[in-house]
Parts: sequence; C-alpha cells; structure tokens
Amino acid sequence: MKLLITGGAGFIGSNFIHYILKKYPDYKIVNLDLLTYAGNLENLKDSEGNPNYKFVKGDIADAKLVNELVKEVDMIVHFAAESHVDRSILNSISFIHTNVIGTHTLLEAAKNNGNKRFHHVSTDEVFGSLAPNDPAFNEKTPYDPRSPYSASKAASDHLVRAYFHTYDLPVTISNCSNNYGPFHFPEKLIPLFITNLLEDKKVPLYGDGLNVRDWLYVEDHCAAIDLIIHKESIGETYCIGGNAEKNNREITHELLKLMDKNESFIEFVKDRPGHDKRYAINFSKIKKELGWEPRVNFTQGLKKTVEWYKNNQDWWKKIKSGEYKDYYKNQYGK
Ligand code: NAD
Ligand code: TDX
Repeated sequence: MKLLITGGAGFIGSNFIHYILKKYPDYKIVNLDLLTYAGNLENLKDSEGNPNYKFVKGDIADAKLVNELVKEVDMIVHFAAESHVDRSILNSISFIHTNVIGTHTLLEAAKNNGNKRFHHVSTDEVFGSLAPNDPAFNEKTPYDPRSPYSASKAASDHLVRAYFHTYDLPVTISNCSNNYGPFHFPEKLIPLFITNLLEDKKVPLYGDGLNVRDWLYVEDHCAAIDLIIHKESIGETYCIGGNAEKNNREITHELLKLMDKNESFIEFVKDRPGHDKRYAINFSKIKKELGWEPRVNFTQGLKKTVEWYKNNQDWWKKIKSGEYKDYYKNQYGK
C-alpha cells in the first residue's frame, strides 16, 4: 500500500505518519507538504532515512506536481490545510487557496488517475455553534460554518462529496473535534498555554473563557482514520470526538494545577470575533460501524501532553522565537 499524505509535516499529519510507519512497516508513504509556518520537518526526524518514507516539498494546489504524485499511489489521506481560526480572521486568502483550491486540485488528480481512494480530514467546526443544551453534532447535522476557516473547510467537504456523487470517486470524510498532543503548534490553546506557563508567562483567555470544545488526544484521531481508510466505507462521513467537553476556564485550571501555577497567570483578553460558543460530537456511528472509541481520557492525555512539552523545549522554543513571534505580537500586542 502506498499512501500520499498531504500536510504530513503539521501537527496531526506528522502524528499520523508516525502511527502508520509503526503499525504497517511495509507501507510506503509520500508526504507532500508546503512547509508553511505550521509545517516542521523536525516533527518527522525519526522517519528520516526510513526507506518507506519520502518527503516532497510542494503546494497541494500545484496541479502538475499533484498529478505526478497521485499517479504513483493507491490512496490519498488529505490533512494539508490552513488550520488556525484566528489567522483566518486576520486574512483568509491562504485558507481559500489551500483548503478550497488545494482540495479541488487533489480531487481532480484522484479522478484523472483512475479514481484513487481519497480520505478527507475535516473538522467539527463546519457544523457551527451549539447552545448549552443542544444535542451534539452528528453526521446529519446541517452545515453552518461561521469563521473563514470553517467556511473554507465546509467548502472542501462539499467538493469531496460532489466528486463522490458525480464521478464515483471513492471518498470518505471525517469531522473531528479539537485535537491535542505532541507536535501541536503553540498558537493553539493547549500548547500555547503550556508553553507560556513553562516560560512563566500569563495565558490569554478569550472573552469570559466559557466557550466549550470537545477534546481528543491526537493518537486516538489517527486510530480512527486508520480504521476508516481500511474498511469498506466508501462515501461515508464519520464524526469523531473525545467524549471530553470542557470550557476554556476548566482547561486552564487543569493546566495551572498540573504545572504548579496559580490563578494570577490568567489574563482575560478581548474575545475572538464570532467566537463559536460550543462544539460537541456524537460519535456513535463510528463506534457502532467501525468499533472506534477514544482510548485516552482527557486527564491522562493532558498530563502526557504537558510532559511532552516539558521534555521537548527545543522544539517549541525554536518555533516561538521565529516568525510566529511577530504574529503573536500582532495578535496580543506584546
Ligand atoms: P497544522 O496547521 O498543524 O498543519 C497543516 C500542515 O499543512 C502544515 O504542515 C502545512 O505546512 C501544510 N500545508 C498548508 N498549506 C499547504 C499547501 N498549500 N500545500 C501543502 N501543504 C500545506 O494543522 P493540523 O492541526 O495538523 O490539522 C490537520 C488537518 O486536520 C486540517 O485539515 C484540519 O482542518 C483538520 N483538523 C484539525 C483539528 C485540530 O484540532 N488541530 C481538528 C479537526 C480537524
Ligand atoms: O489564546 C487563546 N485563548 C483562548 O481563549 C487561544 C489560541 C484560544 N482560545 C480559545 C478559543 C477557543 O474557544 O480556546 C479555544 C480553542 O481555540 P484554538 O486552540 O484556536 O482551537 P479552535 O478555534 O477550537 O479550533 C481547533 O479545533 C478545530 C483547530 O485549530 C482547528 O484546526 C480544528 O478544526
């Protein structure tokens, strides 16, 4: 089996590559990644030199390159995206380029090279925002994206389904909740807060800090994708979640406790515009059909994640002192 993995130098893609190379030693992987600010080959240091792993630097919207690569593989697992909501609020053009045009380019290549199997990694954010007592999202929830990021991901999901219905392209889609774990870029809530606390800096909680997300340890997400791509589930969509709804204050308090810090490290800052109130996932379909459920509970996962950031300070210190520093300065004025 030969897989084209897009966005494999990012957070979830790099965890997925580690997962696949370990579980399927005879699989071959081609990792196509543009190495944007979020792509980091250090995430894949362990795989360098593995004869089953090849890295190609390039843009998923480059039709010629994508066509050449797709020709050589059996399946595409598509992670590449612009993924940060706050960045999409500042400027969304790269989100349209990568998430919409890039996905379309990959779909065309899959169609034009013998209808290659295509798995699209998407997000729960396409479903919009829930009120406190609303039922959790499931595969039938209507789309209602509310940020430029989620709108671009929704567009990509629609394109993937259109290629299934129109051209019989053998696709699957997964809509997952918030991931956390090793190699998570320190602009997102959990790694930003852990690394700030390790640097004795305050953590910026948006608004009242009561927005709710459902959290999943990244390895559990990889296991779910592994099942989806290996079962005959063509045309299906699966919602994936962690059974761990938490508001941002609760997460912050758990982190403060784990890291021996007090509440003086919390700074309430201006809210994110259009900040979705709550996401929650009903994952009973994937549980029933594919036997998947999360294995790592939130308390264990958060503890493992804090340990990882404590033990890999070189990894995140390099990132925090680079281009990201300017972005952070613009975002928070410090
Ligand atoms: P990430 O931002 O950490 O990584 C994205 C990767 O894509 C980077 O390596 C980047 O260099 C690459 N990339 C960006 N533009 C590209 C282009 N034009 N061509 C080739 N490569 C390009 O993202 P992530 O958090 O790992 O998310 C991966 C996927 O999972 C995304 O599709 C995202 O929407 C989805 N997702 C993420 C989460 C989450 O909590 N992080 C949850 C659900 C779904
Ligand atoms: O500094 C912060 N302070 C804060 O209060 C940051 C970065 C975030 N937050 C809040 C906003 C959200 O309510 O924390 C929550 C989580 O924020 P992010 O880590 O930015 O994630 P979110 O916006 O929920 O989106 C994530 O999950 C779904 C990923 O970034 C997406 O790629 C994925 O699709």
